[in-house]
Amino acid sequence: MNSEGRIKCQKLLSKVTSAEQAASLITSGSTIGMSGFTGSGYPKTVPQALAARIEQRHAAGEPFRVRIWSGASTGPELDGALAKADGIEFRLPYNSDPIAREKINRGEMEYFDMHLSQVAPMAWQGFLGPLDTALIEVSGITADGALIPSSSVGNNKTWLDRAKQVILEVNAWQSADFDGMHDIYYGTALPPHRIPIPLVRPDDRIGEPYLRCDPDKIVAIVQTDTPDRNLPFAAPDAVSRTIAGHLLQFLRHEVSKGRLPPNLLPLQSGVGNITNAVLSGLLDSHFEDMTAYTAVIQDGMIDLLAAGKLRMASATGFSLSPEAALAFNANAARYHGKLILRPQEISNHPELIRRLGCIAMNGLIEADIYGNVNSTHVMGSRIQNGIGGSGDFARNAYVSIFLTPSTAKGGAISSIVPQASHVDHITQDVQVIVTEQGLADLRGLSPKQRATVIIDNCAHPDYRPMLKDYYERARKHSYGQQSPSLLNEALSWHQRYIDTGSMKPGAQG
Ligand code: 0RQ
Repeated sequence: MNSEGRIKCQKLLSKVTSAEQAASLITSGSTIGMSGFTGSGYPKTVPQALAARIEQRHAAGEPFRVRIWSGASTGPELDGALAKADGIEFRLPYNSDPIAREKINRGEMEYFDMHLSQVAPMAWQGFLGPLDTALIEVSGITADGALIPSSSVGNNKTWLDRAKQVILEVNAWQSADFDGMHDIYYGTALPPHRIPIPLVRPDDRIGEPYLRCDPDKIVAIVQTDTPDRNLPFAAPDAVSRTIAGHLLQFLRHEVSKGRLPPNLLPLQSGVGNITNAVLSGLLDSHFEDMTAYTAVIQDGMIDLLAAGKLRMASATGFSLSPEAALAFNANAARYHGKLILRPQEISNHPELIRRLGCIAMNGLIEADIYGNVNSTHVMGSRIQNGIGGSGDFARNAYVSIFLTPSTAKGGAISSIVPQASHVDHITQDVQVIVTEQGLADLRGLSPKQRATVIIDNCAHPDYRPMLKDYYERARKHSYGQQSPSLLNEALSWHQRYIDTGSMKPGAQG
């Protein structure tokens, strides 16, 4: 391990210790503010040492659980290890770890999947309770003790400011060229003292390159060279390429109508395989000089930057495949001036998303015929990941687009249903829905007009006649005719899936 060279502050060198020693400073029942956003920049060694300690305590019959606040999802060394040890009592705001997901869905762990932009303000407002420890990965420490963030910023500024004690992991695997790539804005305040945030273009720098931290609060520094552990993206298949094609046609149409400039507006791209495939589609498009104002930098966005199609991208963290992360680390210096990483309260700020006019592109679990979108809950009750930043962007975007294959689980589930079994994005926040079947432009349409367009353009042919039949009967028998529905039937497709393994009638369970 060679991260000693990364700690330039002599005074702080004396705080270097082992992961086990650092973990011993965390007590049962305490709240830890972790760094990390979509699998990047999260602490790796102290959480594992903490998980081992929790397992020992449990084996001795002693309870030991902690409360975790993060930026977004982390990695197997953090959420995975702590969930496996049954060490997480409560977690917020976004999780994609499979072990933690299972525990949440078994009812063994409390989870609050809140809007990402609201986490830091709510912590400052005192609504979330006290924060005991900040456990933050950095890529280095400057001679005067400022912290150089690593591959994500997330809520690190807030955790460092609010926590009673700070533990740092200095990760030498992270590129030293991250130095200068971050923009930490210290101008946020609580009402009634808030002022406009002075960012008017995605490339504006409004803050400082480093995180401030009171050195007296730092109780331990641990060195590591463990990589961010992201999962590879699925290679774009025929379905995702078709979805991307419909979207690109829509964007070209909007440019031709003068509703978008030729280089588009700042792009926001959500997490997942489908949105990553759309970015690949943009690579082959004629669009040039694009910008991104988004939460996450995925492989597809790095490809767009490398190809010069994207002028710059602003985000709060990376979510790269292992190959893309290695390639980025080898060439990070090349991205100076083209990549800006900011705190997530700025990357996802409603004021800024509205001002910049972002084109929001997010995945979904299901949409109903009126355009309400469920991004989070399978069959209305099982969490998949969480709302993440999708709500921040969907409500405030210039145009809010949701993308999905028209079916899931090999065709056993229709992504277009009579009624969403859970709603994250109300119909007013959903302007365009795209499946491989086609695109529904819902802007300016009433609920009944929306239903017709969504069924005709987006539903899979296996389910389209069933949706038409439902809608036609609802037009006759619904209690009201603004958003016609048959209440005793609206969620029957979901119940049928639970009972038989398919939303199609006649399937055997
Ligand atoms: O599960 O792998 O077990 O089969 O959901 O689905 O089709 O690979 O799509 O990777 O694009 O993710 C909504 C989950 C889509 C994502 C979601 C199952 C499907 C599969 C993944 P398996 P796909 P994607 C800002 C943006 C919320 C947060 C967000 C997401 C798995 O986009 O988490 O937008 N969004 N943040 O089988 C049952 C259905 C299903 C279904 C999909 N109807 N029923 N299972 N799946 N549809 C950035 C941040 O917030 C950080």
